Amino acid sequence: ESASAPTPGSAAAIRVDPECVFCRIVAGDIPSERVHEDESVIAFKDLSPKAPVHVLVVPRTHLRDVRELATEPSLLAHVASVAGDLAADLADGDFRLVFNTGAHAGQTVFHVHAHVLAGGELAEGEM
Ligand code: D5M
Repeated sequence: ESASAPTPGSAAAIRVDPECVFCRIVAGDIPSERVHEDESVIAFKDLSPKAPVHVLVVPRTHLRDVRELATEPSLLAHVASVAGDLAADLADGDFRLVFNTGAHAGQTVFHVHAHVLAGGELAEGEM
C-alpha cells in the first residue's frame, strides 16, 4: 500500500489551521464525544443539539465549507456515507444532512461539518 496515493483527506494529505476549533477537536486538544472516527473523518455530538440525535461529521483536513469539500468528491461521498451509517446506528436510519455555508446561512465554524439530525419526527424548516 505504501506506493499508492493517499486517500483524499487522509493523514498524509491533512491540512491544519491551529486557530480552528474543529482542527483542535480532530487533534484531541479539545474534548468531544466521538461517535465515529476513521482515517479521513471524525464524528462527534453537537454541543447544542437541535434534534434527539445531532452529530457533526467532520473531515480531518481543514476545508472551509462544502464548496471546498466538493473539490474532493470521494471525501464528500465518504462524509455522506458516514452520516447515513450513524443515522442507522444511533436512530431509525432517517436523517437530515445540513451544511451551513457562509455566515448568512448560519455557519459559525469555518471547518466544514455535516450536521446529521435524526431521531423522532423532524419538523419542516427545523434545522
Ligand atoms: O455549526 C457549528 C456547530 O458546532 C454548532 O451547532 C455548535 C457546534 N460546536 C461548536 N463547538 C463545539 C464543540 N467544541 N463541540 C461540539 N460541538 C461544537 P455551524 O453550522 O457552523 O453553525
